[in-house]
Amino acid sequence: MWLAWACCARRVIRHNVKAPRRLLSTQASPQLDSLSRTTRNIGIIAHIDAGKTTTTERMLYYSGYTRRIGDVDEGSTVTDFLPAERARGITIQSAAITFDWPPKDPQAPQQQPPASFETVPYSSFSHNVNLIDTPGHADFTFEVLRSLRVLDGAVCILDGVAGVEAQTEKVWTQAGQHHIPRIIFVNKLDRVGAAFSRTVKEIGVRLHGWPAVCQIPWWKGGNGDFVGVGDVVHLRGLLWQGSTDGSRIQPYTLEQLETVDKTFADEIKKARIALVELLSEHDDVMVEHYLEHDEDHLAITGLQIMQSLRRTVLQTPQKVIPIFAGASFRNIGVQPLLDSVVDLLPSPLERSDPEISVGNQSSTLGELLSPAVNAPAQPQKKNNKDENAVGPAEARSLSACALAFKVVNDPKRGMLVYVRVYSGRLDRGANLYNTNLHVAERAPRILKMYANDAVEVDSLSSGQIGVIPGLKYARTGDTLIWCKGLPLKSQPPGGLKSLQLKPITVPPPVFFTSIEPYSLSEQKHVQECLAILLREDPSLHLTVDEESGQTHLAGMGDLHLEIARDRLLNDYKAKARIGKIEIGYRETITSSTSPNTYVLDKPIASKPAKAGITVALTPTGDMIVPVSTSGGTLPEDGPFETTYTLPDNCTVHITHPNLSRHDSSGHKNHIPPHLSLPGILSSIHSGASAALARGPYNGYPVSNTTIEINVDAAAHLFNETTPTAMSMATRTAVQNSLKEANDTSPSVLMEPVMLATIFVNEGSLGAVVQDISSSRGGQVLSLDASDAPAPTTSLTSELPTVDPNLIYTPPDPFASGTGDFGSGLGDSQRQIVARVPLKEMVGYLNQLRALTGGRGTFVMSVDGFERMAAQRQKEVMDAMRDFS
Ligand SMILES: Nc1nc2c(ncn2[C@@H]2O[C@H](COP(=O)(O)OP(=O)(O)OP(=O)(O)O)[C@@H](O)[C@H]2O)c(=O)[nH]1
Ligand SMILES: [Mg+2]
Repeated sequence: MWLAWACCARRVIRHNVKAPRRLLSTQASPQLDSLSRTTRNIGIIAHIDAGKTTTTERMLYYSGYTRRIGDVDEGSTVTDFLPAERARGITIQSAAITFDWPPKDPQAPQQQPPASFETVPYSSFSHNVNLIDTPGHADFTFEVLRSLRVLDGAVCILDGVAGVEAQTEKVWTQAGQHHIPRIIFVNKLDRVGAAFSRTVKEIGVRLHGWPAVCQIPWWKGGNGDFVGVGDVVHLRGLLWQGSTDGSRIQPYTLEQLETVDKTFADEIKKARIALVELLSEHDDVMVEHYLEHDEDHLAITGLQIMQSLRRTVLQTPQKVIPIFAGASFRNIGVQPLLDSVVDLLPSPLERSDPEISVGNQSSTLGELLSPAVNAPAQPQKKNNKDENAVGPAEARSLSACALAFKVVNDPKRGMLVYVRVYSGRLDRGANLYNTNLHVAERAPRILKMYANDAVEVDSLSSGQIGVIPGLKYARTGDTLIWCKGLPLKSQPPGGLKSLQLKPITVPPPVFFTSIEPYSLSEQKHVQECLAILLREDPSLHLTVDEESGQTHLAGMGDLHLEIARDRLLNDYKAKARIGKIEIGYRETITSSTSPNTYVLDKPIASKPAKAGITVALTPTGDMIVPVSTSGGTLPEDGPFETTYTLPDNCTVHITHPNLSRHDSSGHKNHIPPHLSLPGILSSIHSGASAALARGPYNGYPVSNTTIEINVDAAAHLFNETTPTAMSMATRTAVQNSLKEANDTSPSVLMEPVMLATIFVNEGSLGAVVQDISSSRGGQVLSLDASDAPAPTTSLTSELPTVDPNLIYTPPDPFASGTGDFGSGLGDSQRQIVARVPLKEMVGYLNQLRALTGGRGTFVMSVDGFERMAAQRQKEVMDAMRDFS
């Protein structure tokens, strides 16, 4: 379809016409549906350097939103705009942009989409594509994860020389966990050593799906000169002409190809047969088409193939993986890839209902809203009101629900909050209630980001992605709801105020650095800058030691913190001394303490304050602490006790005799009227968390500790007790007990241990294993050929184990055989899975490259924290002292 649209794209550029505002404004429901039907929210995911940003730049160019093609190496791209990105040539922040594909003809009258796309391809009508270009570096995996939350489909880009790399496998699996339909673009086929066939086989084996080869590379004269692709779906050859911007493409029918390049024409036919066979195994409709066409694989229409591919891509779990070919840098293959995005990936209407929570209850948004649709409008009985329920009346009052998935401090436009709307319609001027922070703020304007242009719109409907400028509070990951007519200062009714779209679990930070303002007068500015950084990136953690005034910033990796430091000093001009980047150890007590009572009795902010608490500590004694999620109360607690799970395997168990969690009617007899049990518990929770953030042994966060707390209303709560006093009393009491435990027998350190998956060629396997197990103290867990079936986890168990010999691939020009697996990667790739202390993995990539002749790659993630042996702890502590 893009052949027909090429001229429109040029017209868009000539007139520099922005996106038509009409289509994006407030509309009645059927039109909103048609808007969602013609929307695609997609992500570009892959290993670092696969060419995601390069491909994105071409997409913007061909859709007519940029006048020249940006170059990663020159630092002139639209999406990698941060100075740190341009300097390093890598993507750090995911970038969200919008364009239309196929391009709209600005001169043509506004059109409604066809009633159905059964008889015409989706790509025959212009769709609104919201695209997120994600970073490939492992330190920014969290950035990819939070992007996946709001996507309906993804294009995974592979480097045709490197094949399926470690981080690709990781993000592919993560996208699978979110049930995101995916297609693959094998890029960089212009590079010497490009191996399409080997890459396709690797896809089958390592990504656990059947590759549906939709395009095959066209190597000129059968040698390595990559000039175009064979379109297996529509049975044609596409030749990109000369070294132009890629907009001149010569199509060849199969008949024409017979004379121009017969071997290539024959290969397209072979590929078509393989494609029909594969689809027939997964889609019954394709079997019918095959029979209707007298079992002639070539007679089935391109549209029928496309529709069958679409059905298989939308199956859960996805077992068929459509594969396309190209070289973005050479401007080859991007337009048909865009057609496939529109043709194969789902619209927001085809995605499953988002998961939500209301209070402690989990549900889906559709279920929550269904009473509004199903139940008749009735006023709720006043005396039968559960203030945390969402009944028909509450559900009806919800005008829109959206997720803030990204916050960016734009140098020109200020704070931009990117949102995806999940239900209803968000209008300009809406009073948004933030259910995470419990604050309301007005959305003064709504924007759509078209490359470098921001286009103002009146509203965003369900399924749409847009930007709200000027919000003061919303952070990445917050849920924003709008109840039309609700004044800014009022709370949404019933349980709506606690309605949250499923949060993303943030992995524990394993590196940290200290931040010290140059002078007292700089402190406020530094704090403001840090607050912006944290709003943008919730995977950064900040702790402040009240006593020493020291601030620690913790993050996912050394590059993650290096970039945060750069942004702080260079972009925000914070005047602060930043320490070296260190490993975030944990410390754990080794002895219990008996109950200690502490009563705080001193003015806070010139007002009298008094609060007491009794605290006892017990170490859990675990030698290994796996990475776990934390947060929330345990529902199995009795009425007079409450347990919070905290990060790093810590728990707070609070007993509150006489104060029932289930019945607050008797509380007034025991506690002053200005206090409430939930408020008291929340203060204890925050006080305990603050105390655990820095242990007495070496200032590391405390892990493996159970805190027993008793709140005796008569002895601990006074008329002068305030939430702040309660929280401060708890913090001091826990700190005192931690000190006591540490004085009795010194705490021990726990170190982060990583689960590393390393891919190497057979020849270097021995050296790499030796290095990991001897020099780095790692424990090798498995050694597999990378074509061996992966261990069955709950994730992969539903996915096929693919025999590479059953995958169709065209021959590679440089392959020693016919492109079969044995002569491709079979001789080389091995996969090592090992547990290795993080300290030993710092700077590992260079060593791995040296050992593998540059071919080895690895990914790692935190597996947990492990207690250090006395000798190792001594060595680490001595090394730290030498440095400081
Ligand atoms: N030869 C060749 N080089 C390419 C191609 N596509 C991208 N590159 C080069 O590969 C390098 C990485 O490209 P990017 O587009 O930044 O890759 P990326 O996937 O966005 O990388 P991260 O965002 O850092 O993960 C750049 O030097 C590009 O010029 C291609 O088709 N052929
Ligand atoms: Mg990039």
